[in-house]
Amino acid sequence: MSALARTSRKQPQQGELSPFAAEVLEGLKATPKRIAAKYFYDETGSALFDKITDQPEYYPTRCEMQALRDHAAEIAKLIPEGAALVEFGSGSNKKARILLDAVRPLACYVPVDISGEMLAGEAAELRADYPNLKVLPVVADFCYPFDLPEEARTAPVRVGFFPGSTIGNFEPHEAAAFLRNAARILGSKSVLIVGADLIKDAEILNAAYNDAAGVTAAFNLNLLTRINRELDGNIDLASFEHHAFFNRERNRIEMHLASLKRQKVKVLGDTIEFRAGETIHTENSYKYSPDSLRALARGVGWLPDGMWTDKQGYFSIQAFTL
Ligand code: AVJ
Repeated sequence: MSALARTSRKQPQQGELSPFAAEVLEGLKATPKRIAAKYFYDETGSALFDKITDQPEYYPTRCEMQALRDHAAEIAKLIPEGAALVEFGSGSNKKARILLDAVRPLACYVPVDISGEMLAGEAAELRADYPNLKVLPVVADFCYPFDLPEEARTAPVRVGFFPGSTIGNFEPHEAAAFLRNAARILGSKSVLIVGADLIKDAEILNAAYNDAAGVTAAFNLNLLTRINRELDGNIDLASFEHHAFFNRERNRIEMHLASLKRQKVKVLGDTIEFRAGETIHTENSYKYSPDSLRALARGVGWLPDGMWTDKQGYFSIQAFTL
C-alpha cells in the first residue's frame, strides 16, 4: 500500500473494511510500520493543520500565499476566459480565491476532495462570495481516475491547480503518476499550476515540522486518536512521541510516531506489537528544486511554462502545459 497514487485502479470501493481500516491494519503489520499521510485529515486533524499554518516556524502556507498574491496577475494570464479551473485536494479554498479574484470569467470551478463534508461547506461559502461562478465540487480520491462534470469537460481549456505542496506527500514515482493522471483527466491543451516546497537549510525545515507550541506533534498524534475512535483501538497516546526530521539524502521531511516502550496495542481486534523506539512512519514531505520538479513533469509530458516564488525563495509555484 502506501501508494498514494494508484492511477491504474478504480476509486476504492466500500467493502467490508473502509479504506482507512484496511490500510491502517496493513500498515501496522508491515515492517517498517507506516500509515499514509492522507489519513491525518479527520475533522480534528484538519483543524490542527490549519493551526500549523499559523505557527511562526511553519513557513510553507504563508510563503505560498505570498507568491500567489504577488504574482496573481501573471499566473492568471495562463487561465483563459471560459476555462474550467480544477483544484486537486482542495482542503480550504483560500488559495483558489486568490486566483478567482485575478482571472477572467470561468466556465466553472471544480474543487476535488476526498472529504465530501469539507467540500460542501467550502462550496457554499464560495457560491455566496462569487455568485457568478459555477462551483461544481467532486468527491473523489484524486490519486485514482475520476470523471469531471460535463461543464468542465466541454470547456475549451481545463486548468489544474494543485497547491499546498501536497505533491510532496507522494513518493517521486507516485508524483509522476499523479501528474500523468492529471494530464489524462484534464485532457489536451490543459494547464497545470503546482505549488511545491523548495529544498532549503535543514534548520529551517526541521523547525517548520517541530514547532515550539507542539501543534505539529498534536497533529501527528491525532492519527492515534482517530485509530482509537474509528477502529476500536486502545493506544495510549502518552506512550508515543512525535518525531520529524529532514532526510537530506532523499530531500524529504519524515514524520514518525515513536513508541516510547515495548508494548502491544489492539486495533480492530488485531494485536500489534512495538519494540521500544519502533516507529510508525506517518508522512513524507518531499522538497523539490525547481529543476527536479520540472524534470518529473517533463517525464510525463508536461512542459514547464513559468515559475514564481515568495520573496525569500522558500516556496515555488510552477506552471506546465501539455
Ligand atoms: C499539507 C502535505 C503540505 O507536508 O508540510 C504539515 C502537511 N505535515 N506539517 C506538509 C504537514 C506536518 C503539509 N502538507
